[in-house]
Amino acid sequence: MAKNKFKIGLFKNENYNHYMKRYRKVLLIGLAIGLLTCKDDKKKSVSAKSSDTAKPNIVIIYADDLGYGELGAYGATELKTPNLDKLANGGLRFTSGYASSATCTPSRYALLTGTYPWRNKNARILSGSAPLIIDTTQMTIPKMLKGAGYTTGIVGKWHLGLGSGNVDWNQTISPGPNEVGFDESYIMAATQDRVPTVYIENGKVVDLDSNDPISVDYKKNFSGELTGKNNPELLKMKWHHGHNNSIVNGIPRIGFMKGGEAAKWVDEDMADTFLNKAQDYVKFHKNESFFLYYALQQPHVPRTPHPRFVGSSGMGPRGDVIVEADWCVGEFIKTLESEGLLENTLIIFTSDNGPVLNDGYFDDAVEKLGNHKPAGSLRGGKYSLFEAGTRVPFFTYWKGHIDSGVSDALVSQLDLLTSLAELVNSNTKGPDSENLLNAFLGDSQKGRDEMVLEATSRTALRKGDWVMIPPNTGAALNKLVNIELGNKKEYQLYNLKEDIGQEKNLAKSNLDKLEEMKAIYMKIKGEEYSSIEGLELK
Ligand code: NG6
Ligand code: CA
Repeated sequence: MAKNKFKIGLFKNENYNHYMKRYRKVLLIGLAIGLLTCKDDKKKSVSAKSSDTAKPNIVIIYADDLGYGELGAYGATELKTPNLDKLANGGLRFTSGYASSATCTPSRYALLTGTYPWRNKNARILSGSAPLIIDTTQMTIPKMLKGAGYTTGIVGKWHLGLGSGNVDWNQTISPGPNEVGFDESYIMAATQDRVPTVYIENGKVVDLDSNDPISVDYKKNFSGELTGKNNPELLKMKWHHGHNNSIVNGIPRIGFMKGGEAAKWVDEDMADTFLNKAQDYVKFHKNESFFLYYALQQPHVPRTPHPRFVGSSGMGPRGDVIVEADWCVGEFIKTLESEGLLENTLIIFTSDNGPVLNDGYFDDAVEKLGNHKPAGSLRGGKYSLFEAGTRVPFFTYWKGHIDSGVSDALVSQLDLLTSLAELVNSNTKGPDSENLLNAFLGDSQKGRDEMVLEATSRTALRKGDWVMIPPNTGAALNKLVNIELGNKKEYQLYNLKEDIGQEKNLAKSNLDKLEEMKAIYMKIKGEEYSSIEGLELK
C-alpha cells in the first residue's frame, strides 16, 4: 500500500530548486515594493489594500455529490457541519448557486473552462482510462490565473480524463492537469470507485514499483485477477449495481486493474492524504499568489470514513464522510489562518452535483438516513434535471472583504472563470462564463438572467424564477438510485418562487411563458440542437 509521504510543502522534490528561485524572486520584488511604498504612509496603506484585493489567493473547494440540504447553513438539522457552516454563515451564501450538470465530469469541465458541458460531446461521466477532454489550447481558470502571475495547483479528484488514449500508467501520464494550467497536481484519475486506484502526482503514479507495472482495462478482466462479481467472499463492501469488477482493499470497483500493489491508495486515508497535500501546498506557496483547486472525494461512493469518523454522524458511512469532509475543511482553514493568509484568500465552496444515496454499494445510506434531507426541499437528486441535480451549496468567503450574508442571485460555476479574471485584472472571458464578480463578492444581488442546466446529456433552462424542461422520452425514475430524472413526454414549466419542489407543471396553463422559455432555450442551444431534438425553432 502506498505510504503517505508528505514532502513538506511540495508535490515533487525535484521542483525544489525551481521553487527556491521563484521564491527568492518574489521576496526581492516584495522588498523593492516595500522600500518604494514606505516613503509615504498614506500611499502605503492604499497600495497594500489594493494589492491584497487585486491578487488574493484563490481556493476552490469542490465537494463530490454533496446535496443542497446537506449543510447546517443550508437547513440541515440532523447532520452537523460546524466548519462549513462557519464559513457559509461568515461569508456569502448563495441560495441559487448551480453546478452546470447533475454529474461530475461535465460540471468539472464547465467549472474549469467556463464552457457549457453540452458543447463538448465527451463531457460525460468518464471511465478511469478516458483521454483528457479539455483541449490543451482551451482557456481554463488555472491558465488564466497563471497569466495573471499566480502559481496554481490541484489536489483531489480530477475526472476529466488523462492522456490521449491508451495511457501507459507506468510512464509520465500526459496530457493531464499539468498541461491545462496547473503547475502542480496530486490527483486521483477519475473517481474513488473507478480504477486505477492510485494517486498521480505531476503525471507520475505515486509509489509505483517498476517491477509491478499497472495495467487498466475497462472492457475485460486480466487473466487470473479476482472480481467483485466472482469473489463476493473477499468483499468488505458489497456492490448493489455496477461496481463488480476488480477488488481493491476489499472494495469492488468499476474497471479492471492489474499490478501497482505498492501504489494503491488506502481508501480510509484518502481524506487525510488530500488534506495534507492541500495544507502543504498552502504552506509552501504562502509568499506567492496561489490558486488551489481542492477537490474533495466525499460523499461520493465508496464512502470510506477514516476510523476516527466511523459512527460520527449516526447515519452510516455517507453521513460520516460528510462529517469527515467538514473536518477537513476546518483543518484546511486553520492552516490558512495560522499562516496568516485568511484575509488574503478568497475561498469558494461548492459541489459538483446533487445528492444520491444508493449509488451502487450497500452502505446503509438509505437505511440510516433518518430525517436528514440531502436535497433539502428540492426535487430529484444526482442525475436529475429537477433542481436537486444541479442546485448545490455554494458560498464565497473572504475575511475582511466579503460581508456575511445571503444572496439569491442566480450564479453558476460556469461564471467563475470570467469573474475571477475580473478580480485579477485579466480580460479573459470564458465562452459561456459571465462576469458576476460583484455578485460573488456581495457588492450586487444581480446574477445571471438565465442558464442551461444539464443532466446526463439532457438539458433544461432556468430563467428568472422559471425552469423549463423540454420533453424527454427517457425513464421518469432511475430505479437503481431511486431518483426522479425530470423526464416527461411533454414540456414542463415550473415557477420556483412559488413551487420550489417542482410539483405544479404550468406548461399548459402559462403558454406565453412556455413559448418565451422555449425561444431563449433554442437560441442558446442553437439550430443544430433543435433539429436533433425535433423541436421547431420559432
Ligand atoms: C455511475 C456509477 C456511479 C458513479 C457515477 C459517477 C454505476 C452503476 N454507477 O456510472 O456509482 O460512479 O457513475 O459519479 O457504475 S460522478 O459524481 O463522478 O459523476
Ligand atoms: Ca459527483
